This record gives sequence, structure tokens and C-alpha cells, in this order.
Amino acid sequence: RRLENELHKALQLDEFILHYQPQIDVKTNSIIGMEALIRWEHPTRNLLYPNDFIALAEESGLIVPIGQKVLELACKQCKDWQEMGHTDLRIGVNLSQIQLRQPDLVESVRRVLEMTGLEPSFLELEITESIAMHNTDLVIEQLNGLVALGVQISIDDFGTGFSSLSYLSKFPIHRLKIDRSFITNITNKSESAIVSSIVGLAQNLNLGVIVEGVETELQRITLPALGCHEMQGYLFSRPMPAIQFGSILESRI
Ligand code: G
Ligand code: G
Ligand code: MN
Ligand code: NA
Repeated sequence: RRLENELHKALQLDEFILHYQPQIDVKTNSIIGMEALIRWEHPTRNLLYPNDFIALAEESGLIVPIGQKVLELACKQCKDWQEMGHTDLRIGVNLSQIQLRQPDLVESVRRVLEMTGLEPSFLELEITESIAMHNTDLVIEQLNGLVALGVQISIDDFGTGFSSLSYLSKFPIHRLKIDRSFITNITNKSESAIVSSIVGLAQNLNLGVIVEGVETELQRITLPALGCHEMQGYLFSRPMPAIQFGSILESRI
């Protein structure tokens, strides 16, 4: 209850901020985009992370206005960086299954895009596989509505959802984000077989693919041979505040 009240207040007082983690194309060594990750600048505690409050935000329904705020901040920030000359930068935003069930989701995403001026194709909404297992018809309808706006959809933590792959042909999706658990021992034969199979699946379905959780140089040099050259992970950078991300963008131009 108490944390719930605090979440309410945090929303009113604008205590939610976003950190950004770069996504790199190692072929060109360029930043192709970033994932927005929410943080809570709590007035008396240290910076709070999603694991500290997202579950409660979902239970209480506050994830809806919080998620709306996240979308606004993320789209605005992406547009700002594009206007600084990083014209092809895309932004990934995590979508909760609660948000995905809101009847007005498509309309509110449309409004955020209009308000911020971000071209829809640069917004990538991340959903997890487990979302695909519930409310399939509603989810497909919502995703179709989002895609009709021109927004991109990616599957987060791909391969960990224990769900049937049949959703891949039913859902309008654009990219698979390969979960970091598949690359912990990338020189292991069966692990690299799994990764290259996922890449092959993505290619055959005409989907983009990015690997998450890249932490080592060995992973960075091994993954391209398996067909994957878009990467995200601590090796390149931890998620960081906008100001820091902005200066890295500027220094790399
Ligand atoms: O950096 P990290 O601790 O940020 O994120 C932990 C988890 O929280 C990830 O699974 C991520 O998908 C989720 N998360 C981060 N930001 C958001 C957000 O804005 N909305 C939702 N629903 N989940 C988020
Ligand atoms: O949305 P998703 O579940 O993919 O959330 C990304 C989560 O992974 C965030 O908590 C982010 O901070 C974390 N993360 C990003 N890069 C790395 C990495 O290289 N290693 C690990 N262990 N976690 C990472
Ligand atoms: Mn994500
Ligand atoms: Na993930």
C-alpha cells in the first residue's frame, strides 16, 4: 500500500526517468539505437530499478500511466537525438502485458508519436513471448493496430518464454531479441547451434535479430560468424542517463 501511494506520487512529481542502453552494429561499429529502461529517482532512497517496482505497478494498474510517461519520454528523447544529426536512431520501449490489454493503447501510442514528431518506424515496442500465450486474439488485434501506425514490434528475451513458436506466424513482428542466456558459453557447440538456428529462423521469416547481454570480447567476435551483428550489452555500455548517452553519441560521429 505504502509503496503504491509512493508510486502515485512519483508519477505526479515526475520521479521516473529513463536510462538508455546502446545497440551496436558491430559491422559498422555504429550505434543504431537504444533501449529505454525505467528508473525511479526516489526522493529518499537510492535509484530504484524496475525489479523494485514494476510488479507492483502492474498489480495496481499504475503501469498504464507510468508506461505512458515512459513512451513520451522515450519518443521525445529519440526525436531530439535524431534532430542532432543521428537521423536513423531507433528507440526500444518495453511494453507490459497490462498495457497491451488497454483498449486505448493504439490511440495513445498514436498521440505520443504525433506529439513528439517521431516517425513511427523508429519506435520499437518490446513484448515478451509470454504475452503471446495469453489473450491471443486481443494481442494480435492490438499489435496489428500498432503496426498499422508504422511502429515496429520486437520479441524480448526470445527463446525463454516456453511458448509454442506458432505465434511467430500469427503476430506482426519485426525483430527477435535473442536472450542473453543463449550466449553465456558461445563457443560451446550446442549453444552456437541454437543461436545460428534462431538467426536462420529470423532470416527465413524476414525478421531482424539482435543479441542481448553481450558482455565479452569473445561473444562480440563469435556472434557475427553465427549471423548476428546487432548487439546490446555491458561490453558496449550499461544503461546510462540521457545526458551521458548524448555525449557518447556526439563523440562517435
Ligand atoms: O535494467 P533493467 O534492470 O532495467 O530492467 C529490468 C527489467 O525491467 C527488464 O526485464 C525490462 O524489460 C523491464 N523494464 C525496464 N524498463 C521498463 C519499462 O519502462 N516498462 C516495463 N513494463 N518494463 C520495463
Ligand atoms: O527488457 P529486458 O528484459 O531485455 O531488460 C534488459 C535487462 O538486461 C536490463 O535489466 C538491463 O540492465 C540488463 N542488461 C543489459 N545488458 C546486460 C548485460 O550485458 N548483461 C546482463 N547480465 N544484463 C544486461
Ligand atoms: Mn527489453
Ligand atoms: Na531481454
